[in-house]
Amino acid sequence: FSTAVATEEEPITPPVQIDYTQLLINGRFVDAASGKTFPTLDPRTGDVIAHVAEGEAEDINRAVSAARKAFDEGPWPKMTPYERSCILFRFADLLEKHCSEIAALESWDNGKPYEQAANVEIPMVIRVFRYYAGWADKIHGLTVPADGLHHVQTLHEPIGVAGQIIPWNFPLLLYGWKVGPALACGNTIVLKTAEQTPLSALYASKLLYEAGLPPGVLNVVSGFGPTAGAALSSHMDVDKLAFTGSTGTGKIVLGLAAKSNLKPVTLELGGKSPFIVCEDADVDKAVELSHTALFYNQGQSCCSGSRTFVHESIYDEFIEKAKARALKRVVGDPFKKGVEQGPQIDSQQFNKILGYIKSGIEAGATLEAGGEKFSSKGYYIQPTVFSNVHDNMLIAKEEIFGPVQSILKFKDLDEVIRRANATHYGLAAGIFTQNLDTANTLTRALRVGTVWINCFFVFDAAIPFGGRKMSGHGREKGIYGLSNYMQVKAVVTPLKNPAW
Ligand code: TXE
Repeated sequence: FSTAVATEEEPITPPVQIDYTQLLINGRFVDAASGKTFPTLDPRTGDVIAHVAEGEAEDINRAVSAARKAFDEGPWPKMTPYERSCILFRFADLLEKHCSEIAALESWDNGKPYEQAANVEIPMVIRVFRYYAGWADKIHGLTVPADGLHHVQTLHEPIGVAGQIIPWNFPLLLYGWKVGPALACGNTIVLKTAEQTPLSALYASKLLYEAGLPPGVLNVVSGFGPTAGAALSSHMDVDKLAFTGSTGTGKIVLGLAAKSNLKPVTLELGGKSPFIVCEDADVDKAVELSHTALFYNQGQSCCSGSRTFVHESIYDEFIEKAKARALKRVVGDPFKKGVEQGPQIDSQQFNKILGYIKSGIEAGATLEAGGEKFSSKGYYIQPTVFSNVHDNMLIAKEEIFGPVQSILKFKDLDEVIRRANATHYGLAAGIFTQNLDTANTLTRALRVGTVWINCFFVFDAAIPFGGRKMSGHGREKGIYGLSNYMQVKAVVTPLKNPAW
C-alpha cells in the first residue's frame, strides 16, 4: 500500500547541544527537590536524549512561591507597560537569533521535521511574542456612563500567578500562546511542560531572562501530569490556570481547580474537526489541503481535519487523488531535507494509532494507503488513508492523533451539517466550495471555534483560537487571549456636582 521505502539509516546528529535540563525557578536553574531526573527520548529511536530534573509537588510549591513574590513585591506588575513591552520585544529578537538551535531541540525532542519547526513554527512563536509585546502598553479600561451621580471607570489589572500546562505536540508554539499574553498583562507564571518535550521551553526561557525578565516572573517545571501538573492545578496560591491537552485530563484539571480555590480555567482540548468538500470545490486544491489538514505534524494537531467529508459526485476522484498524495508523502528522519513526516511522539501514541488503524480495518473501512509502521526502529507510521468510513466507526468518532485520514461520503448540505455537528468536540472546520451561499450556510451552522473557508491551518497571532463543547473553554491568541489574564475592577467615585 505504500511506495515509501523504510529508512534504516543511522539517525542524523542534531545540530545543537543540550545546555539546560534543570528546573527554572526564580530565574535560576536548579535541581528538583528530590534530586530525581527522568529521561526525555528521541522518537526516531526511543534512545535517551537527556536526563531532565523531575519536578514534583515540592518543586511546584517553590515555583509558585517565587512567582507569588515576583507578583506581590514586583517589580513586574508595577513596571511601566512600556518596559514590559520592551523586554518582550527583546525576547522575540533573541528567539529569532537562536531560531535554528531552538528548532533543532524541538525537532529532536518531538520528532517533527526540522524545516517545519525552523520555517513555520518558531517564526510563529516570534510573531506571537511581538504581537503581545505590542499589546502590553495598549491595555486600558473604560470610562462608563452610569447613573449620572458617579464617575465610573474600569481598571484592567493582571490576575496574579498563572499556572500553565502544555502538551508535547507544539511545545514552543503553545508556550508562546500562553506565556505571551500572560506576561503582556503583567502576570507571573509557573509553566509545566509536557514530560515528552521539556527541552525547547527551558532554552527559550533562558533567553527571556537574558532579555531582562526579573527573577521569578516565569518559572518552568519539567515533570509528569499526576504529580507536578496536579499540584499546580490544585495549588491554593495559583490564581488562574490555562491548560492544553486531552479532554480527559482537561476534566481532571478543571475538577482540581474547582476543589481548591476556584481559580478560573481556560481549556484547549481535543477535536474531531470536519473538513467538508462540496461538489463545486476545486478538487485538486481540496485534496492537497485535506492532506495537510490531517498529516501536518504527523497528524498530531488538536484541530486537524480528521473527518474528511466529500460530496458523492466527486468522491471517487477525491479518493484516488488523496491516496496518490499520501503515497507520495516523504517520511523519514526529521533532520533530513525535504522530509514531510517524522516519527510519532512516543510508543504509547504509536501503539494507540496502530490500534485505531486495526479497528478501522476490522470495522470494514477500505484501506487505500499505508496501514502499518514505517521503520523497524522509532515510532514512524505510514501515511494511511481510509475510504468508506462511516460515522459509527471508532476512526470517525475518536481523536486518533496520527497520520490516518478518514474519508466519508455525503449527499446534501443538511445531512453533512448534522453529521459534522454530531460529535462532542467543536474545535474547527474546513469548508471547500466556490458558492458563497453554501459557505455562509455551513459557517453559521457548524458548532466550532474556527472555520477555514477554502483554506486550512491559517494561524496568526491576531486570530483567536479555541473550542466549543468538549474541545474547551476560552480563546487564546488575538485580543481575546488577553482577557484570560486580566481582572476587571470597577471604580466608582461620587460626583460633587453631577450637573457638570
Ligand atoms: O495528553 P494529556 P497525552 C490528546 C491526543 C492524545 C491524547 C493523550 O488525542 O492522543 O490527548 O495525550 C499534563 N493533572 N491530545 O496523554 O495527558 C501532561 O503532563 C495535571 C490533544 O499526552 O492531556 C501534559 O503536560 N496535568 C492535545 C499535559 O497534561 C496533567 C495535545 C497534556 O497531557 C495530568 C496533546 C493531571 N492529572 C494530546 N495528567 C491538544 N489539545 O492539542 C497529565 N497532565
